[in-house]
Amino acid sequence: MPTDLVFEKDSEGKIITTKPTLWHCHGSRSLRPLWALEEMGIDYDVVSMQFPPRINEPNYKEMNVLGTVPYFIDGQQRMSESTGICHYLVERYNHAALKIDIDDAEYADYLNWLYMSDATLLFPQTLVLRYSLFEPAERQSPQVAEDYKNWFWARLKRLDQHLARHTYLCGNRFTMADIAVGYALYLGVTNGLESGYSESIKGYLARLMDREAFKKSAAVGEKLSPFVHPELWTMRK
Ligand SMILES: N[C@@H](CCC(=O)N[C@@H](CS)C(=O)NCC(=O)O)C(=O)O
Repeated sequence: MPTDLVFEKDSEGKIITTKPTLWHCHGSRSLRPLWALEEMGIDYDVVSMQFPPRINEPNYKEMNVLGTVPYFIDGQQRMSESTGICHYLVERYNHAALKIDIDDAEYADYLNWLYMSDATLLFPQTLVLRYSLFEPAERQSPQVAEDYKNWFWARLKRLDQHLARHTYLCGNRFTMADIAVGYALYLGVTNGLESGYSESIKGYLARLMDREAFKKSAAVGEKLSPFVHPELWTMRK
């Protein structure tokens, strides 16, 4: 169901937006910056697309050559990395409540959680998804899916130890690190991997998902989701 994305362009043909604008697919990593924008109360635009946009929205690659979500434009800034956009937003809009300052004793921990959210906690899940769902039946691999499910569960150890003693990741309060890591855990649930979560991790995720900003952002684009509406599934065609 392509929507024939139309982009506004300046005199040099460069895509421009009037507000910070996020291109998003329901349930995908673009939920990280969408949730962040909601928590921060920024005036933004969101463009929802059917997953995967590189197939369903041919024009999208004109803007984001990777064809992945998220994509984000804020003035002259253009970004494609979900955790990087979260990091950018909190610094660019100097949102004290959601960030840990560079001179704070927990700054290194904060960055570590931010980076861990994608490189360590999300990466193995992409292999589970790819080899159990996205690939055509003849290319699926239960062995790869099983191996990376176990990899993901093993990589939760550090988080589990931390959450046994803390309510949030840093600063005794909810920060951008919780959005970044929380999304990876949320994806794990939608991916059927919750059975490997400890009680501490389950309780932590429930706290995060109870936030109004999470509930609002998690619902955006639901009508276009092939995960919710399987008849929209185009990846394997
Ligand atoms: N490192 C990027 C990865 C972006 C990415 O791969 N997004 C996935 C959705 S979660 C995507 O767009 N997949 C569709 C495709 O590969 O065509 C990030 O964290 O934002």
